[in-house]
Amino acid sequence: MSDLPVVPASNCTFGRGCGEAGQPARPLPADVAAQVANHPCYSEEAHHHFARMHVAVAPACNIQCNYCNRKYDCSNESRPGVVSERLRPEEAVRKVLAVAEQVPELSVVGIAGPGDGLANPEATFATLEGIARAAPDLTLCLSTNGLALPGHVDRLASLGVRHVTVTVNMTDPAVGERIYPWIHWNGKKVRGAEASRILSGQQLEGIARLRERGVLVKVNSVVIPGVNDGHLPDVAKAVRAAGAFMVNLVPLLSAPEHGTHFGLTGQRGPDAAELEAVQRACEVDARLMRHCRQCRADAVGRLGEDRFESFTLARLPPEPARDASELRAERRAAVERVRAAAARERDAVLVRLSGRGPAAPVRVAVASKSGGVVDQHFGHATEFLVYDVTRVGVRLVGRRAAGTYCAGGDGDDDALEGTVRALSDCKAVLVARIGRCPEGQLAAAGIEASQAQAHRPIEAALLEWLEAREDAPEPRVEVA
Ligand code: CLF
Ligand code: SF4
Repeated sequence: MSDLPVVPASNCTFGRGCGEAGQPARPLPADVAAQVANHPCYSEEAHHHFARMHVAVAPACNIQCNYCNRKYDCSNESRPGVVSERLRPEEAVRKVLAVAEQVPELSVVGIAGPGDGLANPEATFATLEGIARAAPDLTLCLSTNGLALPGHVDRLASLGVRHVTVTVNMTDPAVGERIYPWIHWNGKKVRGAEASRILSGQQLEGIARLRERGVLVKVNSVVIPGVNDGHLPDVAKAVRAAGAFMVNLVPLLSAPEHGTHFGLTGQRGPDAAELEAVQRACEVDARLMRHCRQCRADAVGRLGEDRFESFTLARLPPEPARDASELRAERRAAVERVRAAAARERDAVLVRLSGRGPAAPVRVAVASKSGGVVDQHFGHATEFLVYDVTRVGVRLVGRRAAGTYCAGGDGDDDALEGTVRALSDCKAVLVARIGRCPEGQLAAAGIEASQAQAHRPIEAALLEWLEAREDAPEPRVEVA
């Protein structure tokens, strides 16, 4: 594995569930598939088509995490080191309507800080209620540390919230006391293992109650090497038993300049191999999300897009936004057509590959700007999607950050070297275009660069590449 950072991506395609290691995912029940179909975090495939936005209405928090600096957004769903513009509920609703008018692919509005949504219940519920009234077709989402969750489940469910993220980093208080120095509980500050015992109890009870009300719970777990990495498979088992739908293993981001306890004491985050090992250990018990982008608490756009600067309060138009629900409905219908076409193309290749017997998965990278299509020039890619491909389907493994080879028109050899290292476990990389020099360097590292699938939907492209590989004549063995 490379030593470059891995940007995680989901293991499920087209709203399918988790599968065996290296195998495509199992289908979801129809009702659950419908509930995640347009949510860019709960469905990897949906994030190619739909956008989310966060409204930063929740400044306070009721616990202290050792990876958090209160100057910044809640690190459970955010990158440390970014600060959001705080909004009042009425400002948040105004902003949602303005974004919804200009971003027809918007499907989800979430509250993810900058503190904890449920430590600020008045602002959080006023905002959710305001959005539900003003734009009822938008999906409401909430992220919380879970301490105050059980007492709010009924209100959330009654409001129509169907997606809640709970950050669960431990179920063992001995592990917890290394992550949480204190919590605020019943008007007092509780410290040590007792704080983590209370927090874990509240989290698991909250998850179970949400599940009873039909809410899909995603659990975020921050991977902290040497602190909770070995314990996270137990956490995955416990949250799955409580009713969680999926687990998102978020790498700890930690640096002295973040000013956090972990940053100042030298606690590091996981490298690519460590993260993948924890994912492998946890996927035995839980469906995994692997395309999280550790968004800001005021994020706007598709995952990985940062359009928040265009929608600050100062930039919102003074006049009220017009109702754009029809535009959004048209966009959803268009997405359904694109999805159906991509599924037909994928299925056609699968039919051709069927009956050829089992084969080990082959790891292949894809350069994609849109996320759904092989549409990026190798030299322009800042990251690659990495898949395991078999004769029965494809499975997203993760994202690999890359150095941009063609920055400013010239080839950057250091960047190319980094990219070759990042893709060292791949047999091929599918691209829209590639120059001769990088193609040669990839070939020297045993990685085929293929332009034959340019502008094809990713799943069909990967399967077509596999088909071509299997149809190619075996290399002749020369006998002396
Ligand atoms: Fe936001 Fe979170 Fe809802 Fe998504 S984000 S509240 S579930 S709408 Fe998504 Fe961003 Fe990762 Fe969160 S990519 S940080 S998982
Ligand atoms: Fe910080 Fe979020 Fe933890 Fe609260 S829950 S301490 S805001 S990271």
